[in-house]
Amino acid sequence: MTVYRTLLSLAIPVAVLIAAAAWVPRATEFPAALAGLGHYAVWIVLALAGVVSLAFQRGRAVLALLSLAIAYAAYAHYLQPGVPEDIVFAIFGAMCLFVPLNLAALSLLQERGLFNRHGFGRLAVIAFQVLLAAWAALPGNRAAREGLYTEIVGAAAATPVPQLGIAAIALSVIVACAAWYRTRSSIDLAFAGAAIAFGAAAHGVTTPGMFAIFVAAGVLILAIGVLQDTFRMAFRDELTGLPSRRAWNERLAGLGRHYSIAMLDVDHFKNLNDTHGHDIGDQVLKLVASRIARISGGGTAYRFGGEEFALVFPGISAADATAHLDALREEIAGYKMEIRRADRPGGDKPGKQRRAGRNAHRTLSVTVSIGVAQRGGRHDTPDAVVQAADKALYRAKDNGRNRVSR
Ligand code: GH3
Ligand code: MG
Ligand code: MG
Repeated sequence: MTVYRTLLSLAIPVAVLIAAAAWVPRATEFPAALAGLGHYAVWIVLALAGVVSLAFQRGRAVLALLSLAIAYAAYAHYLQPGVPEDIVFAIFGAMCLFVPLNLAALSLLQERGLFNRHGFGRLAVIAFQVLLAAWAALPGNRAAREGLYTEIVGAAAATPVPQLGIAAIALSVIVACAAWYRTRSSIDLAFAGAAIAFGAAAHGVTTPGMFAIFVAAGVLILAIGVLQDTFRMAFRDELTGLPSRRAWNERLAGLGRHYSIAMLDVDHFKNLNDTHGHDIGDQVLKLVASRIARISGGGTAYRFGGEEFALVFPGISAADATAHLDALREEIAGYKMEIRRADRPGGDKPGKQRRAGRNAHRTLSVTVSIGVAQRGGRHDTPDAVVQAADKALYRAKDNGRNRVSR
């Protein structure tokens, strides 16, 4: 399932990059009168992506787009025939370094919006880069220009991209992919995709249309990343990664004629929170949720709220669902969870003891109670089935917990 989701996430940026590569040879087929349209197309795509990112308050995406927009504007103005060579080299060298480094940095930074001191600070960094590039383009600053083209290895160049730029692009792809692996946020993957797209744009800076097409591809990848992330925020629960209550409501509205529904509640969870703290409670919820997500019998799990989960089994009876739910219940009850002990900052214990405490793990176990009901008889709407499952859950609690009731 996760492998499937990983491949699906990768498919979008890869498809955009392939489409861009296929488009490049055709870029010159347009009549001259239409060629200028491509230039406007890049700005239109940039504007749309910018509006979407601003509307969803994805500050990191806005800054990545700004960085690409500046690079594209610089390309359109300065990387053109007739511009003095010094200026061309300074601008190109600077963008090959700064754009990927910005993408790498943004993938590591936390989302903090744009219109606050964090956002302004990040904007200031990009403004400073523009000044540095302009400074390197001044006739007297030959050393700065040569610095941008420092050779790390002595290999023959098969690309106009300076070696520092290649290193920065490779770094940003690795860093952004690592960030994506950690956060599973589509925007982090989009940063990696945008870095590859920018690398291709820079590599093709002398090929007609190639820079514009690949910058547009990078912008598109970022915009899709923003939309995917927003979708995820709306329909996925942040703590457990399970589909959320909103997704549950939509699923109920779309159910067919044969299904069973189960409501699951962690037993004595308030006790666990009170004894071990809310942070550990959260860790336990995450681990329990990861087991619930792997329910068999074709069931799908949702986080209903708090320590309550809901499951739907299309096409099977409550009796059949019970077998799968009982296996799940047993698995959870026998699951010894390794829990990180919460760090206690500012504790007055000696450092050695504190360090030992930080590395110490403890194991915890919890049980769950489950109520299940099927559609049919008096229970002919999803709401009625949910209520019946809820009643069954109360019976499971009353009968001593750690059990499945119908
Ligand atoms: P029972 O066996 O009857 O279900 O007992 P219980 O303590 O689990 O029941 P109750 O519904 O009274 O308490 C649920 C507790 O779950 C309350 C709250 O402290 C805790 N809780 C709810 N949501 C979260 C969460 O997101 N994180 C953590 N750590 N605790 C949560
Ligand atoms: Mg509860
Ligand atoms: Mg409970």
